[in-house]
Amino acid sequence: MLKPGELLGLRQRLRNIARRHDLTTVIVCAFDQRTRMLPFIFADTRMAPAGVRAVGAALLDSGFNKTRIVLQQWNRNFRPSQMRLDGRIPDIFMVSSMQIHSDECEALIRDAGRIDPVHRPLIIAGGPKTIYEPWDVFSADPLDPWGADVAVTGEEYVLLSLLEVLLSIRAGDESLRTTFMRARNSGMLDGIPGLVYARTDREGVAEELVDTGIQRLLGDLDELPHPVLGYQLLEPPSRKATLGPQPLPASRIRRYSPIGSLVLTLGCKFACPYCPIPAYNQRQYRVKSGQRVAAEMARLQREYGLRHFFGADDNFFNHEQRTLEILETLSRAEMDGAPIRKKVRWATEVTVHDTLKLREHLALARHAGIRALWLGVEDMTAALIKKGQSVDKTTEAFRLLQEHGICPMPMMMHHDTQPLLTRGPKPYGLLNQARLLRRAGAISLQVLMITPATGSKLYAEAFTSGLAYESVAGRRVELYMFDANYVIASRHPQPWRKQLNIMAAYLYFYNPLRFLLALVRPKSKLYLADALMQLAGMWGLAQTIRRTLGWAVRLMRGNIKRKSQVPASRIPMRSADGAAASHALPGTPQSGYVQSSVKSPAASRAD
Ligand code: B12
Ligand code: SF4
Repeated sequence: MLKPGELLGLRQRLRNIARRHDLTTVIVCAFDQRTRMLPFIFADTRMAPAGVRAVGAALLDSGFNKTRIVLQQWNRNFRPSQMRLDGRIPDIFMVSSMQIHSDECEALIRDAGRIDPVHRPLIIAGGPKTIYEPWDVFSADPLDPWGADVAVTGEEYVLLSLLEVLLSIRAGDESLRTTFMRARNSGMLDGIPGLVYARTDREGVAEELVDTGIQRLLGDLDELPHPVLGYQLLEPPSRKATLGPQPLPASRIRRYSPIGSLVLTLGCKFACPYCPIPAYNQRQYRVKSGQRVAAEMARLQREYGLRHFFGADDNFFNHEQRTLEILETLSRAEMDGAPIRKKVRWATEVTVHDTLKLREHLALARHAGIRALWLGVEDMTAALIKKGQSVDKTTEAFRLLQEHGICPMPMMMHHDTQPLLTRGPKPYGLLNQARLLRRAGAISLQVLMITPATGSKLYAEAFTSGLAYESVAGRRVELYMFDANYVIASRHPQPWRKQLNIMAAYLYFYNPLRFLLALVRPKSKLYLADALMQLAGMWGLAQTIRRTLGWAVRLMRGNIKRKSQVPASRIPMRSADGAAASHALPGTPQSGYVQSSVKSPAASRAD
């Protein structure tokens, strides 16, 4: 972990340096439109993502105010090769990507690479994909070299440390990419854990990747820059390839991003083997104080009129004492003379286990402004994974939430051994469980097929054991299909059934009849929430069917080829001191060791 105050100190030091460097930066959130379907059909575009906003906020707070955030969700024609900010090609170009948006991430980096080398910005990749698979932003094909200059496998602190090192040696108004290459070649980056950079030949072909290790995590999330900053940098939605003259004005932020995602806590005490969250957080649980959360919500409400928030929590109820601290503070907090809960509503993710543990405090949760909670129900009968859930416990948690005016939103996982419908006392079937959840008060439903998630314990084995598909009926499995809406890893003899089961469960849940019922006998105490979720669900289902029905047909045709190798880096990797690279997956070739002689300022300070 970072020492308390380390991030604050770094931000302050950068503010002093920033004045001498007139840097311009563009950060893009990669988004593949093919992923638009259930379960998150509107949340994906109507909530400006917190990751790119956090990176932008860190830069702005450190004194780099010529920064713009582009969301591919809103600007699908944006081309980095044509971007100009403050009348010039930016000094830094960054891309943030989830695993499923990797194709767009690559296209953006390739396009930025078309800028002539003299003016080419320093290209930095980061985000949920890069954190686990940094090698994928470097081409492994010598005949087709493209790539980022550096991948950040961490959070704000890593990026700001990199900038501090670069600006400490930048000569005059030398291009930042040139500075980067000097720093890289002299080993100055090796003391910043959380980077992966390529050593290239004269033609720019990556010969090896150097991994500087696992990032150190920020423990006290109150040290983060204020989220209000990131919103000031958003590029207005447009069909243009270029950037507009001004960012989105404050008065229009709520129109395009009515839900504000906020980091409140990070981490989860469970260790589900299919989930990357425990490893990402290095088994730590990190929180903001209640006071800080209240101040953030109040300021975002005041400045942008935001009334609805979504916590970027992995499990908000994870730690009773810390959860209660936030809830109690929010329930007492006031804004313009009125309780803050009258001005804002929010939702987040929790587990069934912890909801029951906090049953005495659900009234407080409602009082603190919570109106909906997403719960990982997975398979209610625990046939897939046991994390303390059961049919009785789940229905009880749902009933309690509903009684307290909080909408319970189930997230289910379908798997090979789960049938569509079963008879008998135990509700094993997918439809049986969807029915139970609806009766228990669910107004939305998420059904995903269990799929290998990068960074999880089961990831490598899913490939080496032949569970994951390479292609089906001649069509290759692409990265955008790893969103768990497609059956791409299964041992079921008729996997098309799994694909159709998911559609059937959604159709059972979202349909015109249920919409009419929701109007007259709503499940939620919130006015029209049930009916509106039905409308959104039906629209999302139409997209899900449109996108996945063809895949179901291919699955029926058969000819399934399976993967046998882990999708590891094909470029040799090593750590800065020559040992195995921290981020390498099994099967990664290891490169030889070249001793770096110069230490970075960060490393010297650590000494
Ligand atoms: C909120 C959320 C959503 C919201 C997103 C709404 C929105 N537009 O913001 C909704 C509900 C729509 C959603 C949907 C999905 N999600 Co989601 N989601 C989350 C969640 C819980 C929080 C995201 C967040 O805001 N985090 C807070 C920010 C600050 O963190 P961050 O994005 O990681 O950014 C930090 C670092 O990564 C880094 N960073 C980020 N970008 C960059 C760029 C550069 C250049 C640098 C240097 C650093 C950097 O710095 C940031 C600050 O610390 C995360 C889990 C988590 N706790 O992060 C999952 C998560 C992002 N989701 C995930 C998944 C799989 C999905 C879905 C595919 C699920 C599904 N099957 O439908 C869909 C995809 C929908 C789509 N079409 O894109 C995965 C992604 C896995 C991966 N490796 O790519 C995550 C990580 C959860 C997990 N399983 O681990 N999700
Ligand atoms: S409870 Fe949820 S967040 Fe926690 S490890 Fe399991 S799947 Fe991941």
